[in-house]
Amino acid sequence: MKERKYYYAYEGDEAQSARTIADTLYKYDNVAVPQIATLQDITDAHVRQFMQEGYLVVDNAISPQEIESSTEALMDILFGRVTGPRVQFVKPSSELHSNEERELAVRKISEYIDHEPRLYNVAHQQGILDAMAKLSGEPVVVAQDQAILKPPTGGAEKPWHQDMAYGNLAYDRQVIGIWIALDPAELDNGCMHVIPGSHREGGVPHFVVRDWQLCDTSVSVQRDVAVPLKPGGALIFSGLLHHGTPPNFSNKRRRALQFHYAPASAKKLSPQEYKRMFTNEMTGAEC
Ligand SMILES: O=C(O)CCC(=O)C(=O)O
Repeated sequence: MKERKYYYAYEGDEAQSARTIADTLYKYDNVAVPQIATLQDITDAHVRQFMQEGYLVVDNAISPQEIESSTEALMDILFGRVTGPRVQFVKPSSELHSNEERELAVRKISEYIDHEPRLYNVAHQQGILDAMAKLSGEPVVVAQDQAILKPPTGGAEKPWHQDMAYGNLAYDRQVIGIWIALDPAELDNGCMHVIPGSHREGGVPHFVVRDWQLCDTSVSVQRDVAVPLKPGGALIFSGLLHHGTPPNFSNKRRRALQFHYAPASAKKLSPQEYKRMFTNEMTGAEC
């Protein structure tokens, strides 16, 4: 059986299948432009827009210094100079011979804020906390910290999903995510794509297909809005918004920080509530 790799130059059937996914499950002609210069510029009108559309795009959420220190912190974790966070590789270490191979084989780094003050400071940056509290209507707590690295020429798709369908984010009130680009996130290297307003449909069953994801046939692809970002730009989005990222066919890195914030008064869903909202166990819905 051919080994499934995350970091590889696309070739043969895999290239075809990645291309089919990129071409049929994503659209590239409806592109969001940042409407908000900085986090401090979020107004009551933006809060209403967020409730309606489920997302906001901010041009400058973190500073060039924060971009640089965050990227350095991720590299320090990845190369073992800082220990404690979880690092998800897509290849066994026996196959990683150079620093570049090691770096490009990492898909996700998570649970780092308790080990990395530079990243803790970004997650708790006052501008982000204030924006999240404004959008949530009450103070918030950090519910999840991770970085998603989509390497050049083979960074795989993250299929369409709702973040609150992942157990650690399954709260009884809306969780809000912020996805912050560290590199340019563009149409050809796997920027975020969203379905505006989809959060208002509530929880939708997820299925194990290529990941824990929405059924491909239930995604409103024709409503897809792509959200390219420059480094330091951010997408703020509801934990119920349908979103995904296509493969990275380019020769450019696409690294991003992602934090989720839960209202301080929110409680975790019971297993029964979770099943009802995000699985097909109660309805028997099929994919
Ligand atoms: O960064 C990506 O490619 C996808 C991130 C995402 O949507 C997630 O991890 O929930």
